[in-house]
Amino acid sequence: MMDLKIICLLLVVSFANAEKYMTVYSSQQGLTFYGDSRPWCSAVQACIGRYQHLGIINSETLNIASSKIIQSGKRAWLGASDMYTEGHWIWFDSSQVYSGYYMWAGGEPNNDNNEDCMEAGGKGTYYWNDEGCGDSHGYICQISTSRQLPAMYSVLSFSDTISTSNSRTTFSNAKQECESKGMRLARVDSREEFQILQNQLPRNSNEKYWIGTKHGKCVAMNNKDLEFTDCSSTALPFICEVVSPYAVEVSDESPKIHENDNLQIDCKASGFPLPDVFWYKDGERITEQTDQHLHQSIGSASATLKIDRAQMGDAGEYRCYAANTANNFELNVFGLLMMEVYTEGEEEIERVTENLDFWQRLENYQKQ
Ligand SMILES: [Ca+2]
Ligand SMILES: [Ca+2]
Repeated sequence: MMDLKIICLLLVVSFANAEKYMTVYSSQQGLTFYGDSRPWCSAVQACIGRYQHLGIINSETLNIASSKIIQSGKRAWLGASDMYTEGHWIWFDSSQVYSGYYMWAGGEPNNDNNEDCMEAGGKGTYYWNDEGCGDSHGYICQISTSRQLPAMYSVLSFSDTISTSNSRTTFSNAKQECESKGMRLARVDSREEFQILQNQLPRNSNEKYWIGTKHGKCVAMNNKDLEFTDCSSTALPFICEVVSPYAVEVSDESPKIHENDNLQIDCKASGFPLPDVFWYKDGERITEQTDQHLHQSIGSASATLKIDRAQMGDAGEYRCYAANTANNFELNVFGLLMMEVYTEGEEEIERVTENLDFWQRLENYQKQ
């Protein structure tokens, strides 16, 4: 049976867009599309292995970001399922799909042949379908905002692999050696961070390494634990790190602007060394020459996008990128801003057609 809530939601959206305006969507959602095909549960594992989770696409902003990154012609598993109770769709964080945003394709979910897992791409990357969990597809992983630990993004160097280093030395020498290479001694601020670093230690090594300070004391770690150690007397190998940019944040989640409005959006990022942050429009880096009324002012680990007197031509895809010397570490690090300009009636007509389609399907269904 078609869910009436879907129809109602679409109607509400179509009336909300009846005015002529530009909509700006922004997001820093840490979404990454992976193209290797695997069953749903295996995709869940693959994301966890990256300290992420299958995408929880519970807003329009996220769905746009998600639909943009799914490779053309591919499908992607999303993080929702009704495998526990048929028809009761829950996201990976146990929140209910139907109590928030959702965007099923027309006629879905249909539980055809017992389909219990959510995917996008089978019916366009913007719309969702329920699919057999055992089928193999690509998937979208998401960095959870509540688990943004620097250690997840750290790239470690062990002193015995840095050719110019004294591989065993005192804490203060170790610290200097890291700094002389633009790195710092690896930091561990929680159990979780310890586990992430632990996984990167050479296998079967019982070696103890210097890492950064904790509570003002010198700390060493091996594959079992952290240990406070006498700073001066012991010569140990050590671990330096750089931290790939993370926690890229765009200041405004979904501002709406009219033609001739001014717009200012900040983008900030974390990382070590502090990352450079800059804006792109439609794949091209914004410079003074790009556009007369597009500017960006670059700050420390931040950049502010400024649009003076917005025009229709400013519509497009904006990305804020953060980069530092850890750039051999591959993560999609960007904030996404979608700016759309609706010309008169266009958007409404599309939506209404869609609604008619739903109503017709519903009528046909009821006639049967
Ligand atoms: Ca089902
Ligand atoms: Ca289906």
